[in-house]
Amino acid sequence: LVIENDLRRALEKNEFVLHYQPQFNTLNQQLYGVEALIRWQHPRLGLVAPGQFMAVAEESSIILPIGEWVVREACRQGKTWHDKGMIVTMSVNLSPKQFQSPCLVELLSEILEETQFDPNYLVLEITEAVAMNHIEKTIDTLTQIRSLGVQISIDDFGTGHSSLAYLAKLPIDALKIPREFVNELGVETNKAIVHTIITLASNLKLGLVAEGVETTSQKNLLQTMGCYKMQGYLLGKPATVEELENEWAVCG
Ligand code: G
Ligand code: G
Ligand code: MN
Ligand code: NA
Repeated sequence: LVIENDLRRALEKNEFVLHYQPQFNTLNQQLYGVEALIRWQHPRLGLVAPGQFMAVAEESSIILPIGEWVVREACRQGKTWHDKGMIVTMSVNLSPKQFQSPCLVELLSEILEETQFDPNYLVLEITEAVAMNHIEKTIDTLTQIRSLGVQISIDDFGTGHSSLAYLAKLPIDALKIPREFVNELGVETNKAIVHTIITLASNLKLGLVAEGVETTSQKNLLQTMGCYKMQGYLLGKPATVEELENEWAVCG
């Protein structure tokens, strides 16, 4: 059982690490981006997945310093990669408390300044639930974030409570198609939902990234339907810095 104190100590001992899942543009086979995903390198338990501790973190205020560490580490790594010529976008998941923090915009601005990571390559992923909550406040925060040059994408689009009227008003850049729909594209209802998300993104002039692509037939079907950017086990699992650099050397 993980408790808040364990997480505080883990942060102090620098036990968190980021793995990066590659994102490909299947039109040109380019690795164009990565999604940063936190893990806990526990001294006894080994590598602990976020599912084991992020819920606890999100229930307490410890999510704020953890989230801050994630953004800083992701930007630091992104800058290191850009300096090596490995030009990728860096997507980072923001938790609801992080998004609602009054310090978020200032913090982002500080981290970008400190790491010198090009803001145009930072993508913040927020969930629908966060995006559709307190709509006026959300629009204001998103506008400020985007004025830094940072992009916003909606994670797991279509699994929460999206209001299409609000969606059209939100200053965002892209939608992520959830793996729940992608994993079972053979089911006609899922195919219809994915088709609808792709059409919606196109009409609202938003980018699209499909998640959870595990088979060639899913990849081909997504392409046929007009979605070219994707991530998933077929294309690459979340990987360490070294693994990703090797991949870049092969197919960058
Ligand atoms: O990497 P994995 O598939 O185990 O991630 C499980 C969940 O944890 C995903 O929903 C992912 O969005 C979330 N997650 C991973 N890293 C982070 C992070 O840095 N911040 C937040 N808020 N969530 C994360
Ligand atoms: O909620 P979020 O989209 O941030 O979740 C990302 C999570 O999805 C990561 O924990 C990652 O390990 C997992 N993931 C990434 N690709 C696949 C995939 O192809 N299949 C499955 N089942 N999970 C995936
Ligand atoms: Mn995500
Ligand atoms: Na997702």
